[in-house]
Amino acid sequence: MTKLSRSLLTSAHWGTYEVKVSNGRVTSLNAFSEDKDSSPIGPGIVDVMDGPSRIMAPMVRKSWLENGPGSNTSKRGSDKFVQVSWDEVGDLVANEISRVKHNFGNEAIFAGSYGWASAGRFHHAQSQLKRFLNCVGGYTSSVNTYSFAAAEVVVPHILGSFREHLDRSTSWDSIEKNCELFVAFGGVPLKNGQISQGGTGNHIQRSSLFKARKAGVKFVNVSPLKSDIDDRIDADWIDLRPSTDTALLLSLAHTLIVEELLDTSFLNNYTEGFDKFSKYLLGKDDKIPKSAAWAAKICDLTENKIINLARLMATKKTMISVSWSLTRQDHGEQPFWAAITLAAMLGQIGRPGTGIGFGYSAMNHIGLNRKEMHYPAFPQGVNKIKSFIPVARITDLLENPGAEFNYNGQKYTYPDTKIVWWAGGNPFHHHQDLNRLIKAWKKPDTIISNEWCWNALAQYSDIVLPCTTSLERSDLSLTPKDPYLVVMDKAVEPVGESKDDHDIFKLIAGKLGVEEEFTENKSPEDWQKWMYDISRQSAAKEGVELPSWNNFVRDGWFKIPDLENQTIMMEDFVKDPKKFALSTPSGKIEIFSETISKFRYQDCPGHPFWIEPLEWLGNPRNSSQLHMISNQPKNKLHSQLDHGSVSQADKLNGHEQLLMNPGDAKERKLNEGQLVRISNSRGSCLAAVTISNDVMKKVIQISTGAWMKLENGICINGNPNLLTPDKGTSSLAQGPIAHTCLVEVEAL
Ligand SMILES: Nc1nc2c(c(=O)[nH]1)N[C@H]1C(S)=C(S)[C@@H](COP(=O)(O)OP(=O)(O)OC[C@H]3O[C@@H](n4cnc5c(=O)[nH]c(N)nc54)[C@H](O)[C@@H]3O)O[C@H]1N2
Ligand SMILES: Nc1nc2c(c(=O)[nH]1)N[C@H]1C(S)=C(S)[C@@H](COP(=O)(O)OP(=O)(O)OC[C@H]3O[C@@H](n4cnc5c(=O)[nH]c(N)nc54)[C@H](O)[C@@H]3O)O[C@H]1N2
Ligand SMILES: [Mo]
Repeated sequence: MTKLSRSLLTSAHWGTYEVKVSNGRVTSLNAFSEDKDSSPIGPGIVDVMDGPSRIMAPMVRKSWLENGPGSNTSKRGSDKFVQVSWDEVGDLVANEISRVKHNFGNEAIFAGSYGWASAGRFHHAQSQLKRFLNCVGGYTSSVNTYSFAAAEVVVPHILGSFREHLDRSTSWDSIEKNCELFVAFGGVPLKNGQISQGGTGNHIQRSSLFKARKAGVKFVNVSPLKSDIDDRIDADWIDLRPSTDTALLLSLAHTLIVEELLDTSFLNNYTEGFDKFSKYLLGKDDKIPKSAAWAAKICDLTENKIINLARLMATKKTMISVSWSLTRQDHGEQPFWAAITLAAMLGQIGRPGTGIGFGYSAMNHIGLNRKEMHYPAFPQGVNKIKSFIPVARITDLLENPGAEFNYNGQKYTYPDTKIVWWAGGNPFHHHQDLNRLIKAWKKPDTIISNEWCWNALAQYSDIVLPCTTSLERSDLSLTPKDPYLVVMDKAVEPVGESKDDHDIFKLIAGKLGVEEEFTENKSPEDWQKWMYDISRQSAAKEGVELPSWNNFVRDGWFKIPDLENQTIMMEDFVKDPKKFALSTPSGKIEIFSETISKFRYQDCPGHPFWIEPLEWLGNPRNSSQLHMISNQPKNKLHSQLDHGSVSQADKLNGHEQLLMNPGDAKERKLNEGQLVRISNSRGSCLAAVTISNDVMKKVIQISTGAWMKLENGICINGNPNLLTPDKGTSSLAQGPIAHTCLVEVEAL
């Protein structure tokens, strides 16, 4: 390792840290000097890097090793593992790929491999896996994300693009200076702002929120959870029933029409199809006006509260923020469509500090006023295989080879899967209805995972390839979402026999005769320098001079200068709607989409529409059912580091916390800290009760992220995905709907 005159640095999705090492072991991760609000999540890795849950060597499930692919697949998760050498495991994997390729074709290899893996531009697990598989003929992939699949598919029909607008979210400084009323569906959860995909240098969500409040911005928190906005912001709380935001948004729009509070000139100049939508709102065809009185019943709010909010929005400079969680519910396309429409009716889109925002504080980069930079990724090559699934249809894929599915106006077919390969994601964390997944998981012949810790994914695999963590390899953190470029130092040697994902694929590529194609004879450092070089050239075009590679490594980080102007989403379009027409068929905001209407989907018609969710408090099977919100955990990222000290310290009596309203606890005679079973027809898990007025009546909250551990079919660690439903948002996006879920809670 090179001698450095500075501290060792590392970058994670939860921030940048200085690393202390003693006797070849990492002893602490400390706040990066530039980070004014460092996340406590980072140090959680220290004790588990080389702890008992670390995977120390390549492992193969005993039945698979003894009897070959497809053997005793129902023993996945309980079979013994046998340690093998890297050479041996390389042969096993290479032979299995050759067999499946030859007999079934590359379509039979599913490597969507969804997941967050680790920060670091080169050692990005999925990119490494996909590049490798593209060298041997390709794989079945997945499209969109668990984060906001519904928005990724529907918003391009409405605004021409989703990602472009998201990346140009109106900046917090613009909100601070210009906004009067900030209506936050799903709140502004600072717990989530700790994260930024690919790394972050300085956390700004907390200070930005407080600065806006100090400048006089009034906040309204529309959410089942009061704690979705910090108490000190003194927000008004609108505690609507979960999964009913669309009804509330429609009724706000209806109130604007009947009270003549619309900005008709904005609607005329910038939108398409308002007339069709207003017919629906006024109930011209179905005789149901989508009025405040109508929504009050659905959302369990008072009519007055809705009318007052609509009036306030129409008289103030208003920002509407819709959190990404609204897309992860049944018909999750609708809340975003309805919110964009409402913002258009208020006529404040494209103006400073107002309009529409997608999830402030969902991550640290939302509203961070940064210069747009363009950095290269590690090239994945070209996938010759065209078959894919919408990301959350993994169980359907395994269950129903040959079946047809709808997606965004087309019909496709699920291929027959023989190999599943996951590197850098954890389906036993992220997927819904895990009991159904576990059953479908028995069907493929071979399951391979690259992992560093013995979580459920590793335990449910046939072949476990132990990889390094980012502290055991050099890399660079380089993401257009953050102004900091950070050197990720190799702090310690790889633990046990673990290898970098790149080296794992290089080994197998060698066995399959494609090593040169995979590496292009470049070392990891060559690749990193190459990516940095291209970044330097592209930064120069933006007028930013990045330091030389040597100086970058010497200093450890570099910050792209802040933008001087505020960022305002869709500013250009509003200034000149002809020159900067949106990439929609009409060039305008499509309140009605002819394209979607022509798909003829019952579950996603041509304009924002209220459709009853699969399960909700408006129609429970019995009166004791509660709505379960399984939102993002504050003390970790998804399932990562759940076994570490930071996450473990947040458990109550060793169990995951379940937040419950005092009234619901009393009805069930439950006390603080009591162990309970959460259950429904799909599954059950254990948790410990925390009684709190932060959660509305009839709703419980349990974070995602606990490692799945089953005893007699119950997850004793408290993974809520044993209970959540596995169904697509609609035929349009087929996104996940984890937040739509009814359960029962009882003392154990
Ligand atoms: N109920 C419910 N479920 C949800 C959600 C919800 O709100 N509620 N949210 C959903 C959302 S938004 C998301 S994004 C998903 C997240 O789901 P995932 O991204 O799948 O979750 P992670 O726990 O981040 O999984 C990353 C995995 O990569 C591994 N890993 C880390 N570094 C490396 C590396 O260098 N190499 C390799 N090979 N592996 C590595 C980690 O050990 C971990 O197992 O969950 C979804 N699931
Ligand atoms: N600490 C931490 N931060 C994270 C993550 C993490 O795992 N840990 N994950 C990151 C990822 S991958 C993503 S995609 C983002 C996700 O960001 P979000 O989607 O915003 O995350 P959630 O925490 O699921 O939801 C935010 C809030 O929405 C509220 N909510 C749930 N259902 C409803 C509803 O029906 N209506 C309304 N109005 N509100 C509702 C919940 O109370 C919840 O606290 O977070 C990112 N940030
Ligand atoms: Mo996500």
